[in-house]
Amino acid sequence: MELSEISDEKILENLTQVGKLSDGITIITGAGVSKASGLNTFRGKGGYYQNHSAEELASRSGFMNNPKLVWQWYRDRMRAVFAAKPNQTHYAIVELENMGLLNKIITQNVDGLHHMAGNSSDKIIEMHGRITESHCFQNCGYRIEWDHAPEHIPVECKCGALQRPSVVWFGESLDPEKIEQAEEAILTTKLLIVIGTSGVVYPVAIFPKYAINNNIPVYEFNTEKTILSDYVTYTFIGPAEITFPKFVKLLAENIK
Ligand code: BJW
Ligand code: ZN
Repeated sequence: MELSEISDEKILENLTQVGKLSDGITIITGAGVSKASGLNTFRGKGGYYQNHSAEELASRSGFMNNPKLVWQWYRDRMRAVFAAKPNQTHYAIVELENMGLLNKIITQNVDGLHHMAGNSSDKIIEMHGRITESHCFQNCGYRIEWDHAPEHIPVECKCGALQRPSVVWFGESLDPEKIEQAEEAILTTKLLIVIGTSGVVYPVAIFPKYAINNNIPVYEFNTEKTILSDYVTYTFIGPAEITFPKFVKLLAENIK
């Protein structure tokens, strides 16, 4: 439903302790959050996976099979990321931190825009890595932090093997420390807000369910219903860059 279709009282009903939400809001973000910054989503119309499958572009076997294709995709995305600026959703999350309400941001995004917007590094858990970093595919230990997209692809490593983007591909494990931090954030939060993710990629996709099972309200902001919408507390339909800042304003007015 539209944010305007739900009364402020209803939105706030789970937040009767609004003033006591100190560090009590955890946010999960996905590609939809960066759409208004000019970065594409993965699934759906116009998404990256429309022309090539997720396995072709984002798995070890896809990389071994066609490293040039994979690097082409990452190079294009790196160019877009270096040109991108945070948008109103990112800034509204900074506002939440400034109001003392933010616990953690659990992001699937690899674009670094939460940092650029101004959230503190210790509030951000980047579950899927960073697109502007690469490391040796054969694990020789050599890493590169990029400040521009690579000219020559596939990118070679010092050791003669190939470099690969420092992101988490399908079938690869996420950093166990990050999983632990994220789980701790979910289980200690008073409200979970899920923004701009289709909710189909694990392990992040399981977190809203954990929260609900622990009686923690979950608010979803998305342009459309997702697989999560069936069980979350509310789904606010609309572009997050419009609906989410409105929601943060409502919160701000109610903790004065
Ligand atoms: C807007 C908007 C606007 C648009 N405002 N909204 C349990 C069950 C089944 C399978 C598995 C399982 N556990 C593990 C798996 C396997 C696999 C998985 O999840 N598969 C499923 C797809 C079935 N997971 C893994 O392999 C993970 N590893 C792992 O779990 O290791 C242990 C293990 C391995 C194998 C088996 C079992 C256990 C690793 C996952 C890595 C994901 N990597 C990618 C690509 C690499 C990073 C990169 O290049 O950027 O990460 S895939 C891609 O999807 C990317 C994203 O971070 C991720 C999530 O996508 P997201 O953010 O949700 O984007 P979209 O495009 O899907 O959705 C955008 C949404 O925004 C849409 O809803 C729009 O409507 C919305 N929107 N504009 C608000 N303005
Ligand atoms: Zn190497």
